[in-house]
Amino acid sequence: GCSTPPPAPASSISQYACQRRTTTENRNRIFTDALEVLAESCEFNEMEGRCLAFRRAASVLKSLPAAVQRLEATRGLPCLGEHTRAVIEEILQCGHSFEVRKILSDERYQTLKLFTSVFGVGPKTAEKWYRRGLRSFSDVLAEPGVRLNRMQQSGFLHYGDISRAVSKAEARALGNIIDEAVRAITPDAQLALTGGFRRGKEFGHDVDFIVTTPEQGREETILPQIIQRMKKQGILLYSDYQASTFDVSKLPSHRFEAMDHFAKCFLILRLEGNQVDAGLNNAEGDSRSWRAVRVDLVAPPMDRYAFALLGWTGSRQFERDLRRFARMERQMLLDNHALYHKTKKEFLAATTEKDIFAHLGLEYMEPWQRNA
Ligand code: DCP
Ligand code: MG
Repeated sequence: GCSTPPPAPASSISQYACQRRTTTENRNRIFTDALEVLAESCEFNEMEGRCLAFRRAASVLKSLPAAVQRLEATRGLPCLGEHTRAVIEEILQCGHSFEVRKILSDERYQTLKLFTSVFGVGPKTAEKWYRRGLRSFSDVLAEPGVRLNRMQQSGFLHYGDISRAVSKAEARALGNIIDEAVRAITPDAQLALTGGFRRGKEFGHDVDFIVTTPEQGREETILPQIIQRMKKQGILLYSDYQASTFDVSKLPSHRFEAMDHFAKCFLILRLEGNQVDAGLNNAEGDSRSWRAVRVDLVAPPMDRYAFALLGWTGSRQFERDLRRFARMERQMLLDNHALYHKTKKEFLAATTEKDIFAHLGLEYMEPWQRNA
């Protein structure tokens, strides 16, 4: 249409997601959904290189200002390999990819996808269950040889609720509840919404928050106090608290770790319907007045707040590429804790995300532009 801007010349698109502005409006979902299935299938088969290649390709397509309508439009785009191009071409011609269809109907893929959708079940556990011949939740729950840990037990118990997307209104309601708890415990604490909702997403699989205190060290005791308070309020359905193992002298990690060392907790909270302005959209016939929601809280010390906020805002692909850019283009190491200049052998301090982008010599990206 006339209102869509002409596509940027392909040569101007960076191979790094942290140099591309990517909103939640994905004009190439038909391609990126297919590529993400391929990536996930590679992940299930421990082909990490290929997995990353598909994720990078999907991420480049997400940043495009218009839908790809001809294969020629992808010429000169970074990170698009031969395999990805073939998939795009097939979708352009037939409306779908045969390879993706085959994966989606594959029993192993379907089963691993099902099992990893349970809170506390990662690809390794899913694989173990699959190799035992288990194919369904009832198979798993009936198998005497399977011992579920506490997290997995809660995952099954609240499966219906926590596998349903969390809305922005529900995230806001949870924000109010946690804010009230934080304020009652430490009035000068800072609470911020992070993760996908900070990037402007309408729905998420959980709600992520960062909390910190001006008084150094105080942040380490705040999470247990918040947990205690929510327990008394009767809204704590599950809690896994992990104390800080953060070490100020340690260099930022070279690899993209799944976990940082700050104090954090993984929670399942009970959210009452009347706490959400839009009301709860339970499945039809379900007259419960509440739902269970997954919530993550992380509590970095104040002087690491900007790094933690940047790290927890995501997206995962944006974070991966920020770190890769820092390492490859700037000889720096970045993680959720710190930024380190390898040749100058010094840590670079930051109080805001803008400081970190500036240290990296990157144009600032708003959270809603980080949906890579
Ligand atoms: N993150 C992290 N360390 C963890 C967990 C997450 O650094 N242990 C980062 C990477 C993610 C961001 O925090 O980009 C949020 O993680 P989520 O898995 O909640 O992802 P999103 O919030 O982006 O998406 P969703 O809507 O699925 O929750
Ligand atoms: Mg999230």
